[in-house]
Amino acid sequence: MGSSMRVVASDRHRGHAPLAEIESSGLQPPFEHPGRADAIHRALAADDHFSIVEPTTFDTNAIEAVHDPGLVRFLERAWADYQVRHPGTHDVVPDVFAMPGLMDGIGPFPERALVDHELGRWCFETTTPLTEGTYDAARSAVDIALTATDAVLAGDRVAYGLCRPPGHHAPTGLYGGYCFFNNAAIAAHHIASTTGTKVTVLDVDYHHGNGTQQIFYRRDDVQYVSLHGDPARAYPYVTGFADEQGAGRGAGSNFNAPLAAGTDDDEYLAALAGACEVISAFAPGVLIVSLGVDTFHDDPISDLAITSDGFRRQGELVSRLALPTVVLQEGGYDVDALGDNVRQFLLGATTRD
Ligand code: SP5
Ligand code: ZN
Repeated sequence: MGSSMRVVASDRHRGHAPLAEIESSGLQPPFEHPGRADAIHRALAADDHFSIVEPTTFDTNAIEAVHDPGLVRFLERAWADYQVRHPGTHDVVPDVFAMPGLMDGIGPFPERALVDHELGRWCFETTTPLTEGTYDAARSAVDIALTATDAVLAGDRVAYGLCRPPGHHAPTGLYGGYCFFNNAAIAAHHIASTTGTKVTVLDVDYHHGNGTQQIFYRRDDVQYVSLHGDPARAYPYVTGFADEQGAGRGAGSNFNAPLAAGTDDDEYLAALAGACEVISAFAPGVLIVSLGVDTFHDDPISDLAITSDGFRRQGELVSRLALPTVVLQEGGYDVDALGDNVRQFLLGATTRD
């Protein structure tokens, strides 16, 4: 690569601006808010190792290659439709979840036009409100991921996409976990389907990327490798266990490393070294990193003990895979440290042996 790393960013993320989130059964200010991306942007803009560019605009084809087109159409109009029956609602959240048990012995859910019904069909949890600019922000995050991906396909060794909202909790047909479109999965599928190259998504966010795992679980062309807080205690609770290893053609191409509370830099790096061996054995041509820095010791919703220097060491270890690498932003909620933690990982990722 050249003298500086390309950073793709847009201020369209600010359109997604919830007032509150229902987390741990309490209504509180959102952990996932526009100040996060603004903090990362500031930290990278102040360092001449990075050059910030705007994303190209893409249509929905790459999104619909991964997600149910119904999810895309729903997110495009849901906030506005909701206003018709509930005027002036800032944050739109379902009050009924369309759980399969509601229809046990009856049949599948019929299609319904009422947005209140559809919310419960497409959303899987309570922490992810829809606001007026959510759809535009989610589209911009995908534009950012695809623009960074195209830069790497065109020869950048590493490029970074400052995606917000994040993506790794969104499976094919659901949104939640602060995520609407799965930016990393869309990028991975785009690479695999247009170049025929095998791709690994390495997910270092504190939370298991249940969406990315689901999307690629039965595929052998995209490997998913994740280190995360053990779902025995950590969100999203239902996935991320070590015995989830892929199925069908994808058997063996999914790797989960659940981690204990308090895991420190040395312990984390040992687990990451093991994950890198799993990646090398798969022999991908391109690496996508789902970069969450919510493993930080001061993160408000997580319980690992990574330091800022630890993020640099993570980046260095990943750089030793010597793969063209697209780094895409996922979580990280200690806003005071967020910009420097992302910067440290990226500086580490540019080192070459
Ligand atoms: C992208 C990403 O990092 N999404 C994370 C979504 C997690 N949302 C709910 C977290 C609930 C954790 N509760 C911990 C108790 C601390 N108050
Ligand atoms: Zn996370």
